[in-house]
Amino acid sequence: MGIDPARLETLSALSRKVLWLSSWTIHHANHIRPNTDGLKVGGHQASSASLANIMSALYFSVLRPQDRVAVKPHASPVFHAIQYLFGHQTRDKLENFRGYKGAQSYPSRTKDTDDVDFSTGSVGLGVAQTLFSSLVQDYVKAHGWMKDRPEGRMIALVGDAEMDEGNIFEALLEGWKQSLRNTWWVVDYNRQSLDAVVREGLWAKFESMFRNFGWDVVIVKYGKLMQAAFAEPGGEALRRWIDNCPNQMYAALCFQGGAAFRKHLRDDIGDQGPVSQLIDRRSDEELLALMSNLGGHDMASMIEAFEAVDHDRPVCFIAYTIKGVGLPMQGHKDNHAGLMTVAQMEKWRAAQNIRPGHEWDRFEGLSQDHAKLEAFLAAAPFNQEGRRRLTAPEIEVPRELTFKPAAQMSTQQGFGLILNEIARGSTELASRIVTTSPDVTVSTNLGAWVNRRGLFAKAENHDLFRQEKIPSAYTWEFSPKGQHIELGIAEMNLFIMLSALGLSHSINGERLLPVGTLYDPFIERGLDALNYACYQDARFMVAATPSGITLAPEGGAHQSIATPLIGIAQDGLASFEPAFVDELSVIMRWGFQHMQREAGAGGSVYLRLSTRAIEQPQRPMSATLHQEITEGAYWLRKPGPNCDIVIAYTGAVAPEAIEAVGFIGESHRDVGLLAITSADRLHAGWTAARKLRRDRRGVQYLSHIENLLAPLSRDCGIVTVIDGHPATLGWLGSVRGNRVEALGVEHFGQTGTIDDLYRHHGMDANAIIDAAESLTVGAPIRHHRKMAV
Ligand SMILES: Cc1ncc(C[n+]2csc(CCOP(=O)(O)OP(=O)(O)O)c2C)c(N)n1
Ligand SMILES: [Mg+2]
Repeated sequence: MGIDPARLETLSALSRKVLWLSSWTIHHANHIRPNTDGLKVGGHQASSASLANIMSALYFSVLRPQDRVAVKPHASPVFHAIQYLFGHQTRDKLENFRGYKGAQSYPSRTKDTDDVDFSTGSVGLGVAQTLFSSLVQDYVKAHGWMKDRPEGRMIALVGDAEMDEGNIFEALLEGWKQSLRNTWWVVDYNRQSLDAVVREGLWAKFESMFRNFGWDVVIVKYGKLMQAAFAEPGGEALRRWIDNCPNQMYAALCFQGGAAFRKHLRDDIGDQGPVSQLIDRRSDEELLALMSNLGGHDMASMIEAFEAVDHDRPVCFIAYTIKGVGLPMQGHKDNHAGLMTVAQMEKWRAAQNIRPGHEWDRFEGLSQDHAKLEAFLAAAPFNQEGRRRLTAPEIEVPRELTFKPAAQMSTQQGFGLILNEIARGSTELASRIVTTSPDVTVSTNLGAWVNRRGLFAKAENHDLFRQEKIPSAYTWEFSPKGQHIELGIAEMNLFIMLSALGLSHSINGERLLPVGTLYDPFIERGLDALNYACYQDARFMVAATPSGITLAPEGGAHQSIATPLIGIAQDGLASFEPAFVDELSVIMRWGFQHMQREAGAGGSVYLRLSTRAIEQPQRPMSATLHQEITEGAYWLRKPGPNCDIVIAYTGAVAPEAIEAVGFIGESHRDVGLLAITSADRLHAGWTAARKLRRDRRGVQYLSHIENLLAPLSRDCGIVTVIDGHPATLGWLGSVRGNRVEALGVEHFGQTGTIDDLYRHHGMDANAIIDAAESLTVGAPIRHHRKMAV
């Protein structure tokens, strides 16, 4: 298989240009743009050089518009340089690399403007996301929504040290279970990490592991120069030497240059015969060019390797590279933060025929006809559909999400009932919801939904228990039409899957409404993946249950304390913790709409639910109540004119708050009871209102919580209570200057019944009453709940 020489020459020239532009971008950020904070842009230069050729091969020749790519974080300058050549990135943004609103240091779907497919930066996550995106594409196809759109390949450019991240292995196993296709991972095998040179023989471990999981493995070790030299007399000995050379030594020699290679080759294999002649025929410069002609730096080798793939099985390419190739720091073990000096850059600039002042000219220094280069770029297959962000129409959400009411219910139970009602119907909403859970489908109450909507698999697989007529509450039927994706236990996979599903409207042009479930404490296990999912503006709903210490029967080791604070702090995620199921139904309805709002207005939704069955209010859902629930709070009992104490509660501790208010009300008639359904939405509304008033002086706008608390006098105390960290609601006192006693959980792991634990942590009715007493100046609250004996 040969590649047209003219084409090869153009591609190689463009690849050199990409290396130049990416290096110049970094250099500019360090030496030319006034750098007020004195911080150097480290980490990119050597790392980028390593991938410049491979990425040029992909973007200028191999990729198709439907393909999607996750770029290794530190290769972001290479990505931006390629987009700049395509005309999708501006010089201004490159000059402002890593600056305010400039091109991003790590490719960002939301902050960059040049069509980034997956945000990377936290190593490992982008890699796994390609795998899940491919599964999502399969899901969309199996449901008949691909129409005539061709299948895209999901491609990750992976650092070899990045492969240490455990989430990649978790994804690999999941991919195998789900018959992964159309996924390419290209390992930039430069044998260097951030700190050091990687272990010998890593490639062999990668190879056997990937094969084990059903992947094809393609090792691209030698470039064409090397292959030609191996064919010369003595070439075999040279190849053996290269194969046996330890990583550290090879890297050090690349750094030292041709003369050092010559000395070592002579000392090790010099026989005065064919090998010596092979070496002696080359100048120092030519010898270095030969020895650094590893597969990853050879355009023809990379194109051949990519084009030779004639199946849709997943492929791992192990491409040998040199970190910092072509730059003075190439191969040096400390090169991760390495930067070229002004003098080095000047020398390199001259060698590239780039005139001072023309560093940003797209084809400066290239001998090819510029019009032809322009035409070549315009004709690149990747470019044929322009910007590749797709859109999908909004899915209608019914006015009301109904459920079968019961006098006593938990919010987790309600969640299952609401989904069950949706599953029974034939709305578009029902057909676009896709649920997923890391082995806690049944225990998070998705069972009824799955019974009705089935599990997703590419091939049908019937429930043997059902066929054998063994009674079971759950039908476990797999089919291509199923709407539940069952995952293994890894929570990182759940969040990366939600991220992939939640970008389907943009990647596949078909909207999915993903709903994931897990136990609340294990949000912390998947937190970085959750953060990146939100950062990319993926849209999903996550129901976390059980939560807090209220999961008492599950035991102390499953408690969650920090998650309400995560709910407040996590950008792009609207968090709710309803106490009652009618609230939950309002919130879920709002959530399905919120998931579909445009960027900036919408986002994802987190429901912190509970297994504690509590008495449900029988009440009509007025439009105002509906609105207040989604904004985060409403008065369950309005404070009277002389109110000197308010109890504000969130979630499953509602009965304790209600009980306490009952007692307090006997001596303090005007006591108020504030039901907080979302500390997150309340807090966000409050900060947004303050910003608005600051930015536009004279504006009178008040946030929801300011309006709610407005009737209270400054002397009124507020007791807050939540089954989670007390700081979640502690800030309420700052809204209007009321004193606050914040009750909640600060210590992990105590076991016991709910009563035991609420007493232990000081959040039972008595503790609420005591806290209220400490805040009031009026008559003492005499009535306490009788202690259980
Ligand atoms: C989760 C996470 N941990 C740590 C880092 C810091 N970091 C950035 S790159 C890197 C290792 C780089 O090695 P490799 O993946 O081989 O890429 P190369 O530098 O060789 O291009 C590390 C530790 C990070 N970005 N993300
Ligand atoms: Mg590396």
